[in-house]
Amino acid sequence: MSRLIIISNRLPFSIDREGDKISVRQSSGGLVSAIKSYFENANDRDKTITEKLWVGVADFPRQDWQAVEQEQNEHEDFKVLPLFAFSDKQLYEDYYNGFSNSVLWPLFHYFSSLAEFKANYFDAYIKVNLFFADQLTPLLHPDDTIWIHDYQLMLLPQLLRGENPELSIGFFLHIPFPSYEIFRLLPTEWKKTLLQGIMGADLIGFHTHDYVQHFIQSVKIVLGVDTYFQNLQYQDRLVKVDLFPIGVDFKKFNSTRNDPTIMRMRDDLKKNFEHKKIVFSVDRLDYTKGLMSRLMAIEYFLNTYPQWRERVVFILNVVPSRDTIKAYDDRKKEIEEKIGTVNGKFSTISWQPIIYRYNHLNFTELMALYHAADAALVTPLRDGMNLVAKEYVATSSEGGVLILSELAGAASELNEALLVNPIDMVDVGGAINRALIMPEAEKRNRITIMQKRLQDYDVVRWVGDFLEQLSIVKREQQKFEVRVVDERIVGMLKDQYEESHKRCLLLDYDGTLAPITRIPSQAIPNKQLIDFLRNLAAEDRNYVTIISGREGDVLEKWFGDLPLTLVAEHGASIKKKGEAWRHEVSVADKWKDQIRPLLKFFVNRCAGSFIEEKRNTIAWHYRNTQGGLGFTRSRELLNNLTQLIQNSPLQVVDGNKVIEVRISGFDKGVAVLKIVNEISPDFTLCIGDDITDEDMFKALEQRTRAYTIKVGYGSTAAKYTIISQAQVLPLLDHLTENAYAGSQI
Ligand code: GDG
Repeated sequence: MSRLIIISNRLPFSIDREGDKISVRQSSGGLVSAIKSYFENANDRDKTITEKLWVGVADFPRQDWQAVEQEQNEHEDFKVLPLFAFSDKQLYEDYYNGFSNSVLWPLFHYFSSLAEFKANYFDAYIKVNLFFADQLTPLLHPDDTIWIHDYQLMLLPQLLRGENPELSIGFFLHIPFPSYEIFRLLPTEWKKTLLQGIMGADLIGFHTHDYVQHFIQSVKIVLGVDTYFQNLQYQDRLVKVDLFPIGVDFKKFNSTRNDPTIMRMRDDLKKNFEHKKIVFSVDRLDYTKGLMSRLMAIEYFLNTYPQWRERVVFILNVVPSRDTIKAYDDRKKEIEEKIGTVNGKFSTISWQPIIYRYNHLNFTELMALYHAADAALVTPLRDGMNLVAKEYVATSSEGGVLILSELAGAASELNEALLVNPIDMVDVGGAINRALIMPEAEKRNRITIMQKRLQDYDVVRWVGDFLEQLSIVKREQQKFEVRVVDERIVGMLKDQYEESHKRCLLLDYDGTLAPITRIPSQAIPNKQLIDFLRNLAAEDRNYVTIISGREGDVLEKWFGDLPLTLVAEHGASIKKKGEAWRHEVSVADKWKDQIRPLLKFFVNRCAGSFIEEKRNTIAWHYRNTQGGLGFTRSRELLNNLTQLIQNSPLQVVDGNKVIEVRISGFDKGVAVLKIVNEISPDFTLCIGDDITDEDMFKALEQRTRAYTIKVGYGSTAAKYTIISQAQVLPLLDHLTENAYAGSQI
């Protein structure tokens, strides 16, 4: 049982005061209706949530809140905690209109030229995020579930986590996460701070697959986070990134066809524009919505398809927004001028092509327009999702046609819309014509398919899915939580070792049996280690394998005369005890010629780095580079390689200070399974330190009496962990009572 705390910059309502009369007005944003619908519909289903609280900034005075608080909290399914105390108006201004809406908003929507990178904006952003954290921290319990929303609060997950590491924290970004080429334009320190902030969450959600990938790429490059598909390992925690395309309250919109007031208003509209097709659009006034391009497309359409003149009206409803920001106010003037030009050019005595309104519509009006419209023209230049597109489809009862920008997040789900490039007026103009001449059956077919999809993944599913994934990540974290090998575990391992008849010991070399050295060729095993391994392998019941990324020749030189199994190049070559080397991969070497020039280029760009070539792999090492340069270059190389090897049988491994390219299809996991299946041991101990060793740990996860140990901190699939390489031989020595003269752990 836990509390669910929703945190967003704005509260889901505002308070209006006229003299002594105070009234509460629900906000119209997508998030508000999503969460409200979930609370209304999921009450009986979700018994694990005991209390729901919504926290946000109050845009009304404290005394107004006191006047409505009791009624509001009794009436709603959730309690509200408004945050007051922004006596420093400039601070809030710099945070909200400044950093949030004049840096993050334009940049994340690919309008980088509009971003104003002012240091005081960023300072204010930090301060207001800290203010949220300070207000919330004393109220939180470790078993609370926190869901933080949107770009205004990107630092909050980490700030809350710092004070209360146990919390379940989800973060959802409602706007696009841009490609790294855009994100990188932020000053270096800001990039880091923002990403570290978000990474305080356990689950991070986006609307589309692209945004998920862009985010993962940015955290890899900027924070050097290890990733495994959509799982990120960050500061010893598993963080999951996933897509959750927000839905709409399908039932609410779809059932408006049964509302007589709405239908009457729809009929009036139709009558008003008798014998004319209606093309409708409604947007906040925002440069991302593509209003100017849309007007140009309408002009092009009226020029190119003159047969539609006097037979179509474009109802363009623009909702006031952020008009204190100059970039917004300028656009308004431009748009209104353009509307004047188009209307002036094409109007007749009895007809005007564009009906423009700069106002907020009430719900009934909006629904009547959705129903009356023969087509909806939704052409943002960028949009996280765009709910108007989904609402129009959900509402439509007569098979309206949706013309949708391919740059809106919604385009990835609404494939049956007429998808257009919003700045290509030929494309948009053509689509308007297609929509207006589309046969009834085709319209109905398209809309029915989309409605089915919206019905299946509605807003209640969206919220439910996110919260369920959040609890799954928490469970996975507990599973992944590494247990440091202590006396009790050593005792248990020792008992198991002694009782067993066939023991399989699978040992990585670099970073496990031997310390990491600056130059790999210098990590030569000393006599003590060789003697230790000889003794270990001499015991009848022991089957010892050294499993390494190194080349067979090197392993042969070092351990060739010991009674061991050797696995080279992550399983590409295997030499079983007493047998000859067997090469598992037989692919011509030519692929290396494609990769080598790129690695050479990076060697030149990064002093101290070098290339290592093995039989089946080629690697770029950056252990010996200065400061953070090696790491920065490694992220770039990773990026280039990933693109270069697309659709090839190669894979790139982001190892410990090394980027390696190799043939896919074999890894240490595959290799250990072969060995274990052949030996059928009743005790398996596998130790490794590197990312490539995770494959072994995962492969052995389900086997009984198989114990996996990771050397060093970091999330891992291993059952146990030991802190440093220096503890490996003493541990083995203690278990096996071998003759190694190391210190006890
Ligand atoms: C963010 C992201 C993402 C609009 N005008 C009127 C009105 N609306 C309602 C619509 C719709 C909502 O406002 C606008 O939808 P958006 O999708 O643009 O939502 P935002 O919250 O502004 O934006 C966006 C969204 O978050 C959800 O994640 O889709 O990409 O930018 O619900 O119906 N409602 C009424 N009168 C209006 O004049 N009643």
